[in-house]
Amino acid sequence: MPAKLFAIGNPLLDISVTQGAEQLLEQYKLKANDAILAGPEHTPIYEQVRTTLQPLYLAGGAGQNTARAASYVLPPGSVVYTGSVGNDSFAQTLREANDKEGVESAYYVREQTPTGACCVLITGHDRSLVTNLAAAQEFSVEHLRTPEMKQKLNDASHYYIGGFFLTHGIESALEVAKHSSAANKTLAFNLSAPFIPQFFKDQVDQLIPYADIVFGNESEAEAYAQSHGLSDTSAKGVAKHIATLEKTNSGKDRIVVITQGAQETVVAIGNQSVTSYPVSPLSKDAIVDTNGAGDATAGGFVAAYVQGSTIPECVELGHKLGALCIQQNGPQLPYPKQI
Ligand code: 26A
Repeated sequence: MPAKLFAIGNPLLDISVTQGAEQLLEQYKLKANDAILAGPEHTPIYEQVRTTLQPLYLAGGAGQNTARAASYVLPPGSVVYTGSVGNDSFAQTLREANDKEGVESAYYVREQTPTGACCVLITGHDRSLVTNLAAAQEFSVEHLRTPEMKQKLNDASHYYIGGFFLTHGIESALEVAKHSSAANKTLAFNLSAPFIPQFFKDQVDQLIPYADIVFGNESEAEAYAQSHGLSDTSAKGVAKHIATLEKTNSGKDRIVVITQGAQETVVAIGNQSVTSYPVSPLSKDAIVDTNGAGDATAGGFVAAYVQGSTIPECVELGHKLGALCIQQNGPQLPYPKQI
């Protein structure tokens, strides 16, 4: 039986715009490179984008992007993804994208609430994400306790939790994490965005003891350092700190992977090592948009890890999928497959 990856997150449809994005950043006072939850002041943006611009509608949701990226390289039937969606055309688009990549959609379906959406504003190599979680935040731990989902949890050997899910789903995240730890399996977790370690610090701290692999980028590492009062806010310093935190599953060292865009990726393993891996530069012209690059990188790393590869090999596959992703629109990988 192939190794199985069970991923959980917020399934979202990305509504992506490039033409007119600059003006929207100004109008809604958004940072060019950021990820936020939409407040009431952002509500009109979705309608505005839909009616006045020509957006691309693409499957998104950070954890779901990682699940699809991992499935791009793993044998068919290796990845199952759950999260909460509505019963609508957005959910249908997400299912189709998962089907294409061989990911099983084990959604919790809410009849009365629309599927979540993320407005993606692309300016140059930056992307600003404004998310309306809608059905995604109605995920219930009860879904994980149904016989079908229990079976899927049991069948998995590896688990992946998107950090964004901690905005509402700590109970479900801990259910998955405890299952992984009790069965001595492998749990990967992604910090996802600076506001997660900043404003959801307690949830992050509750989850990390169960995590065997932690992903983040340089700004998430810095936000983690600030919210935890660490003096060393560098990628290396934070990677080392997180790698040596308490671990429920003490048989294996925690691996912390901090990406830094085109700069070297840092990997800390317990208190054994901190290693830097250079990224092969991609010409500026080759970059279409950076939305989903971190998710694809995590997907490549996890897929290689699931297959029993060495850490340098995991980093290499991560870098490869990250590079392929930024040469496409949004969180997509190329066909025919380039792997
Ligand atoms: C809770 N929030 C804010 C979010 C997200 C999110 N995925 C889950 N929860 N905000 C943005 N995204 C997704 O991140 C991907 C890029 O890494 C977007 O849908 C986008 O595809």
